[in-house]
Amino acid sequence: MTSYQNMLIAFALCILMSFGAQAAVVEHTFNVGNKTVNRLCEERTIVAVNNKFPGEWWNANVVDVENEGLASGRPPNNSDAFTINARPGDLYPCSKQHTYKLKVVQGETYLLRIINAALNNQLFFSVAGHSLTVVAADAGYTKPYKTDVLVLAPGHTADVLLVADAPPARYYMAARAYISAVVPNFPRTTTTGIIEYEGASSKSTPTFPPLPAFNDTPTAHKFYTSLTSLKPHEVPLTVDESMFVTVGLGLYQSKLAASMNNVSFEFPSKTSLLQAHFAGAAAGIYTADFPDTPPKVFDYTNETGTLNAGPLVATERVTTVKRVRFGATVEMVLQNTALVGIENHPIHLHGFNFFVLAQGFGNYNTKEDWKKFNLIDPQVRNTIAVPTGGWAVIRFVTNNPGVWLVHCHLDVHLPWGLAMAFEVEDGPTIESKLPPPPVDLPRC
Ligand SMILES: *[C@@H]1O[C@H](CO)[C@@H](O)[C@H](O)[C@H]1NC(C)=O
Ligand SMILES: *[C@@H]1O[C@H](CO)[C@@H](O)[C@H](O)[C@H]1NC(C)=O
Ligand SMILES: *[C@@H]1O[C@H](CO)[C@@H](O)[C@H](O)[C@H]1NC(C)=O
Ligand SMILES: *[C@@H]1O[C@H](CO)[C@@H](O)[C@H](O)[C@H]1NC(C)=O
Ligand SMILES: [Cu+2]
Repeated sequence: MTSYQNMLIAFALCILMSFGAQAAVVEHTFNVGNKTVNRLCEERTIVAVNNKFPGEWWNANVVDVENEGLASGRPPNNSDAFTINARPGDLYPCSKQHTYKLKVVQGETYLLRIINAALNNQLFFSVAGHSLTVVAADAGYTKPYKTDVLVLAPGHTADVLLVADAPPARYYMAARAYISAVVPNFPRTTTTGIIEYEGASSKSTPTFPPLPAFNDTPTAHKFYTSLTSLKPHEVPLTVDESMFVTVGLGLYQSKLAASMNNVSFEFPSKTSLLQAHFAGAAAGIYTADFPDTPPKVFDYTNETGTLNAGPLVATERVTTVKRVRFGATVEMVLQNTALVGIENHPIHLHGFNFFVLAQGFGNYNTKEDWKKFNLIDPQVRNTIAVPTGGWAVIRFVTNNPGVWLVHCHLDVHLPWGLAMAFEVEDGPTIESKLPPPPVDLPRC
């Protein structure tokens, strides 16, 4: 007999919240406070939520790291450790006791809910001696997909079945970075946990899983493109808003910047986009002219180097949204650019799930690539890792009024401006109108 056990594995802090269309009230209490923690032979006082904390772990003060990065115009310093459920694992100094352990019984099946809660890195994840069967991604059921390795971008989740069918022993689970850009500095460390079978000697040396090379884009692409939804979907076939959006890096006042359709998003400081929208007071806060296409057509993914130094690399900082009616079908072709450098950007959409219709490398070909669309059982996600030097096509229905951010989930790219927002108008019914803010909404 097989029993299922739920295990939550997060590479760093994760906060699970559920929002249903039925609008059930879900209450959470967050106690935010200082906590003294020992990791990597260092003692630090860090801010923890309900006594839980990330770990992706920096020995330095993370606020200093962020500020130093922003002031220099370069990426902030890398973390010193990735973690599994806040434990770095025994490959890091002073971390033998800080190793996540999962006790298993031979013959049982375990459901692992895996969340990449790291800030700036996609991660490969493998378990020695076991294959994994993905049954959901971003909380949408998938056809069971058997694999030896997962890749998750920050914000991605996967529900995975692990059958404890190996000889009773100890096995490492391990995660390390998938680096899609050509950069000299990236975290090369590996976080580990141990799967310990009942009856195995706790002194035995665990076996280690093979992990892909840091730059193994083919393995990442195979995983990202092999998932399909469990059941067929009624994908809307008529598109109301067709957008072609370039996604990538650039320069703003000689500092690194990032943009969508050459708009580097400036976050409003006076009031939130949603408050301004609700008050009908966009003026002075944002404009509603986010472009449907990039201002210039160019050879987006050509890496010859001429792009990096050329006149296209500059971008402008603007607060602008795309206004759409309630119930519209939006299609976005997300096209990575080689300005500064190609990179896989995990683009996250708030407020909606979307269908992933197709993905590929190079420039999106309007005449040919629509033939690759999966309109039957496409994966349903809320974060799409756009292939490095490539493109992805997503489609969704704006059935949720309000202002919804679209942004790269690599934290480093947010202050650089890799974001835009959809302003979805109210629909005709009470249920499709944006409710007023709660009376106790904190003001900035
Ligand atoms: C938390 O620690 C910071 C820096 O060490 C300190 O400035 C702050 O007052 C502390 N907060 C509380 C509530 O103890
Ligand atoms: C970032 O790394 C550099 C080089 O190792 C170091 O000099 C600097 O102090 C680090 N910054 C912070 C905030 O720790
Ligand atoms: C990239 O651009 C260069 C310079 O314009 C050109 O010579 C080269 O053929 C292009 N590469 C591809 C693959 O199109
Ligand atoms: C982006 O906008 C800047 C500033 O207007 C301009 O210099 C640059 O050529 C534009 N780049 C692209 C790719 O359109
Ligand atoms: Cu990014």
